[in-house]
Amino acid sequence: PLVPVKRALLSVFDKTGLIDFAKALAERGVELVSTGGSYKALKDAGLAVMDISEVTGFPEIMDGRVKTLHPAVHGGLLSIRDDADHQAAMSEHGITGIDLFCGNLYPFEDVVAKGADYATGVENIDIGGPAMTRAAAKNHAYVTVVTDPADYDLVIDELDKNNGRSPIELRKKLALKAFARTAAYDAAVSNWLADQLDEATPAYRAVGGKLAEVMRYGENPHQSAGFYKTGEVRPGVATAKQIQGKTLSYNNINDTDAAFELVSEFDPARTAAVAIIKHANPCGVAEGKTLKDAYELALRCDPVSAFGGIVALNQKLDAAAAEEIVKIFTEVIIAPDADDAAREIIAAKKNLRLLLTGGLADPRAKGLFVKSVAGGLLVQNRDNGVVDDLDLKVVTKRAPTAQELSDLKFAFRVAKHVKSNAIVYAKDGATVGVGAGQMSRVDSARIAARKALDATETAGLSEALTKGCVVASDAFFPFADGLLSAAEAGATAVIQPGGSMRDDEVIAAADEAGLAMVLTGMRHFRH
Ligand code: 93A
Repeated sequence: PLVPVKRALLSVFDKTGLIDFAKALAERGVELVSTGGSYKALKDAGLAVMDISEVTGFPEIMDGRVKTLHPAVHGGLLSIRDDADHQAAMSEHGITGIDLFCGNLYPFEDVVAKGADYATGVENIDIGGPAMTRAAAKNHAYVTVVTDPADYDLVIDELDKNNGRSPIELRKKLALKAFARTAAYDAAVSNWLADQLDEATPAYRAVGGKLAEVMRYGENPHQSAGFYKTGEVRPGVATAKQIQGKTLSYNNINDTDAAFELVSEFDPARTAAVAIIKHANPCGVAEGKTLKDAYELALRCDPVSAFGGIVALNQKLDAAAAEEIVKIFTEVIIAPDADDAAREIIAAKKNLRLLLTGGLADPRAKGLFVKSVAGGLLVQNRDNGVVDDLDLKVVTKRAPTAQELSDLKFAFRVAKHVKSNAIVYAKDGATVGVGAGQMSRVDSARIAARKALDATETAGLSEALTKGCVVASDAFFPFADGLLSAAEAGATAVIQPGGSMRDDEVIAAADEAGLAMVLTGMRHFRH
């Protein structure tokens, strides 16, 4: 279970901590072998190191595409040290065992995240590095594989504790980490390539990610959790820069994602928009001339739920909006950017997290959506349907007015981001009541109406917010009842996918109630 470490091969792109680690190995009598740039760094630091071409007897060729792909390297990594045939092969071909491999890969994920062109992306796919990493990890019975600079100190500590030998528990743990790394790397390559090829089928994508953060706990304190990043090139919670505040919790990340994906549906050139999220559902969404206007309207929808919520904005956060937002307890603000005055206002609230994404997410992007079930993963493309692209059909005698149509589109845009069954009441570019996550559509409609009455009361308005509002449903009304309860609440126009067996009945009921109804032909279930 303890193996001596006599020879180490070091081949790293990220040279953080390399010199100290190599020095510590050399001081413990380990012979160092290294590749091009790593070799040079070690040599410059005054260390005795052998160039890999001395081991292979072969020069680095094809701009480095082939530098370590050689039997002298892979035989050294893969040989079973106490197997007579393997030993015979080693002496016959002059192969020396490599007991420790230290490597990290070409920064493919970083390069494509910066928007590299196709050729640059391809050139940054590391081949030799993953091959050595996997070979060393497979042969962990004899080889210590170190893929993370954060583990350098641990490895030296373990060698010191064990008289210069590497314990099996360490080798197993590091092998597991190595395979997680190469799996995530290949998943990132596969996903990037799928995006480049405009590949719509999730079946051809590798599902995986790189562990970016071990979290304090998961959805509940007794659940452990980690945040994995897929390397997907998409402004959002995974790529945002956190300017201030505590680290994000599991639920914060989930809710912040929901908030930003929703607000990204609103073109910032057309309107300012704000979404406030609680438990992954919007408790208020609004458009406005300014972010401040939009925030006030979004907050009006459900100020009780908005307490401790996540606020997402589609434009650069300014001081006027920031001043309003900090008036109530908010967990996270996420926006494309923030001006200096806004940052100063936010800075006064130490715990408030501010995330800046640098841009909005494209709602039409395909991307991947993954959900786990017991023993499996369900994978689909993101719901990238956008109401502006749909062929809306007016099916009632009365067609919606221009204002109604604009509110209908607004409401359907929001409904896409509400857990099913989703019913959204909206008026003048603002939600006035949201009914989310009910098993019956009628219940969602009733809840949305109830919430609109509460909002009316809280705002001290004399006229109900539902009077003259519109209603959106994420899926068809199976019966007329849900629609009629909306009409009773004061809605004058309806948007829904249609496609029910009873569409005719529902349309007749809408006509009778004097409603205007538009069918989208697209459903937006979200569970
Ligand atoms: O182009 S490669 O796929 N071909 C190889 O044979 C190879 N061997 C190591 N890339 C290869 N590497 C990678 O080079 C390593 O994974 C590491 O990221 C980098 C180290 O290069 P240098 O030591 O020259 O800076």
